[in-house]
Amino acid sequence: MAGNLLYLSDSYQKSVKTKILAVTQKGKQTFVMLEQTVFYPEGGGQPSDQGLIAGSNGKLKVTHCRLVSGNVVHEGMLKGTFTEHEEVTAQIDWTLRFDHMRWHSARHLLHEVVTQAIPGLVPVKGEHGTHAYIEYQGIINPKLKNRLETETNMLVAEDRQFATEFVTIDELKERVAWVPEKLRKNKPLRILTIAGFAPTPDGGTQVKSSGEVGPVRVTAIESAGELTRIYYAIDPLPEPVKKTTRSTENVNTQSMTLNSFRTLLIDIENELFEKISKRAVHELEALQVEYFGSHGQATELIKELRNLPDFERKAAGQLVNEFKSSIQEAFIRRRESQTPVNSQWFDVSLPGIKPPQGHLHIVSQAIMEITEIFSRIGFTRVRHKEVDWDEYAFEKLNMPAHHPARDEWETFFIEQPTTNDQRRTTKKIVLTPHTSNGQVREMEKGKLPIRMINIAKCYRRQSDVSHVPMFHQFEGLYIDYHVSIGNLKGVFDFFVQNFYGEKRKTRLRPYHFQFTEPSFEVDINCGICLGKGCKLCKSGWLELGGAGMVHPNVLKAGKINPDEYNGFAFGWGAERTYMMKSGTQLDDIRLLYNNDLRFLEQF
Ligand code: FA5
Repeated sequence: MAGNLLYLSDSYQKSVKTKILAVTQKGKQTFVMLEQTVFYPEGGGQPSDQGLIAGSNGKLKVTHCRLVSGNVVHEGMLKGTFTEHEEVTAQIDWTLRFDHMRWHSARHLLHEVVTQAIPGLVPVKGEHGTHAYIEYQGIINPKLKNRLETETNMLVAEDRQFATEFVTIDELKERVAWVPEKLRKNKPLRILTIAGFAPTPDGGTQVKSSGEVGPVRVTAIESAGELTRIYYAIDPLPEPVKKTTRSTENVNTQSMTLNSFRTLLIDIENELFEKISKRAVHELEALQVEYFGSHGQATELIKELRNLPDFERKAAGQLVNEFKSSIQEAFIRRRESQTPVNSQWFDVSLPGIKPPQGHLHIVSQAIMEITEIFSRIGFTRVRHKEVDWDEYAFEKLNMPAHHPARDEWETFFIEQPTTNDQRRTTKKIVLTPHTSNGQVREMEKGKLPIRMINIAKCYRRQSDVSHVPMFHQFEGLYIDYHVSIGNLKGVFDFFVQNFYGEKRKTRLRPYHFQFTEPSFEVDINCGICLGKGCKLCKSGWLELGGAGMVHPNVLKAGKINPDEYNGFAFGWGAERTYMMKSGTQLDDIRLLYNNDLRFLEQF
């Protein structure tokens, strides 16, 4: 497959003898297509290769490549002439290519770490051109920066193998967890497997093993709306790259590229940050001259901008501006601090160090928000028993003893107290498996109409990725004259639009509960695809919980006349409802109760 695109099967092939398929001239630029090429065209967030194509009568300095209908178009300035079918040697700038491979592979390593640390995030895009980042749909706590960096560098240290292979689109969909939505079908389909991880689709060039990437730094985690970018950088390789480039006399201006320029800039930046923090305030001016004077190290490097290819100069200029302003800030901060270096002087008026501050658990946050939204339409939060008689959890809900529907609730029964009280010795006690026990208890208060929201702990003999043995439900109950399914739907839409956002809506699916008739399962349209269908939801909809019109037998059990009053009820899981909102799309609900601060601090 794609026999003409040699970089796909061997990222380390630096040159090829091949023939020219077509040559076109537009102004000063020449565009060449080859029978085979080692040049990687811009794409997938990886910048294009550069290099040289040499024939017997001409040389093309390739500055940019694009993929057009499965062929690489090499662009640059031609000296001499090229003819079609002529034999040429195509050779890439290996220093630049290897650098691109390292940045690209670093992105994959970081991605593996991110998806392990925060399961369920949906990758959106990534690049390492002017900036190097991966973008995800979802929110990531910036405090995870150090952890992500450490774990990525552990993968680097483990020197994991990178292997690629070609697949059909159907195989691709079967084997990888995520297929980019806008996958270009005319591009050869290839998958990358990093030892120990699931394969991912990838069409770029990669190193052979993670050790070649070298140290990776996570430089920032920034969110905007529902999207989060993780910015990263890799350190320059040790000798010889660093040596030839840092000394301005030795700068090899022929091979200066955006990537090597950025590497040098980062080098100087780190060096300067360190010096600024260590120098005394009165020494800062000399330091500024050392770097930014007419022959200062930074000045000399900035002069190299002119040796960059035209199309990279703008991006490099931007990097220089960012570099100058961050250094400027560091100088200002240092001057403002005025702290004498190496002195025993201590400012007793300095504010103390704040002790770490906790925050409410995600489920408590959910309960507060749910209560507040329902209160706006007249529902009052009430509390009913979390350890209750079996009759409230089942019998009064139209499920007499031995009714098969009880099985669904996988209930914990607790030992009866030994007492002479007749009732206690004959009736069973349960750890409430749902909040529906609150329905009849609320009716028994004898106050109508009812608009309650009962939020409480529930217990079931369940533990797997979507079930925990203790969870929370919120139970709504509305009893009045002439209540309709339209009222029920209106309340649900009000809740989801206020809780999840304006574009969200609910749908009702017929279902069966003993205590409601008719009964429904309530779904919400998926927050990622808004109902079209995606990897997370498959069908476009996600389940929220159960609902229905209160069964006449339940009203009777609560001493309410079903010929006069009717109503609706619903019971949804607080954990699942909240997790759908936070954008994390947790794939294991048990994480909520593992008490791992690294996880909980994110919310
Ligand atoms: C019930 O519990 C019904 N009482 C709901 C109801 C109330 C229907 C009023 C009609 C009228 P179900 O077993 O489907 O239904 O649970 C409702 C929700 O509780 C589920 O959708 C889920 O979000 C949550 N849930 C159930 N079991 C667990 C569990 N073990 N861990 C976490 N969440 C759970």
